[in-house]
Amino acid sequence: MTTFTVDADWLAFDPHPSRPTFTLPAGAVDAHCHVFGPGDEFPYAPERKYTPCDAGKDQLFALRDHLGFDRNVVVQATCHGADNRAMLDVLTSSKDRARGVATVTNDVSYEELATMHELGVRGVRFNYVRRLVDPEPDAYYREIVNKIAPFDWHVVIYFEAADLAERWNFFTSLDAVVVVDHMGRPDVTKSVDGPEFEQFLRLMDEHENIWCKVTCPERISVTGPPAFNDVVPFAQRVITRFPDRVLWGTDWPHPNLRGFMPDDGKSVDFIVRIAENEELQRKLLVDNPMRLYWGDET
Ligand code: 0GY
Repeated sequence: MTTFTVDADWLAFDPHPSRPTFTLPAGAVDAHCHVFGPGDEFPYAPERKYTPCDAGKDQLFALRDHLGFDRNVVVQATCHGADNRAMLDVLTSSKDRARGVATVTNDVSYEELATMHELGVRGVRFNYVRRLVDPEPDAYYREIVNKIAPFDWHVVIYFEAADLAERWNFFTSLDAVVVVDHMGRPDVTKSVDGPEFEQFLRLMDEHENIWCKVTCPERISVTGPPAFNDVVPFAQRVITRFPDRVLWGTDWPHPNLRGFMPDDGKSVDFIVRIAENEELQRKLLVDNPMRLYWGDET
């Protein structure tokens, strides 16, 4: 058995989140969360850039029930590299209440993809954040896009605002649904009406296959907790302009946060500040994720 040593400054998730005051709509989906290990069962990848605390499926399911979610979408975390076993184990144990987004390499086989599809994977994630991975050239990701085409999977992309221009042509060339993590990590010290965020909005305006997760105020905010006031106008803008192409998730167990760990109950309460009426909330939390992840069932 391999023993893993958690990073010295690793901040563990809050084991006792509050119960939200906002009652989630029936059938709500936490569409962005992860699992870590446990490391002695599902070893962390040798090439990982961080070693987290363990945060396994039982804790994820307990959080789901505590917050009032019905389902989860588990996004493969970079600490597991392209070894998707921990994520797949969640799907297998979830009684069809979880879907997955995998990380694969360009030599993945049709059979491997078919097995993952059977277990509930519906997308791959391309990560461009250098502190997490060493990004590959577009041609590498293109090979993966071609391989997942028969399964009608979508592509999740995680990048920082400054990287958008460089990858624009590749992102906009994709035929599949493309989901941008955390609103493309805008610089919220700049105006929501400024050219940088306008570029991001244009990405979604001009490409109806591009969706967005209005997630992680705790990663984006400069004014900080508990209100995250600076993130609110950005999230509101995206949700009101593209109500049928937005997703929300807790990001539990919150990799790589330093200094502040969200109370997941309060994170759920934040939703009403960015999606201000019931129709927007239902689309964000139920209709959109159900269409994308359980669409073959409804
Ligand atoms: C997130 C964000 C982060 C980490 C990962 O897979 C990951 O390791 O996604 C981050 O550090 O910004 O979406 O969980």
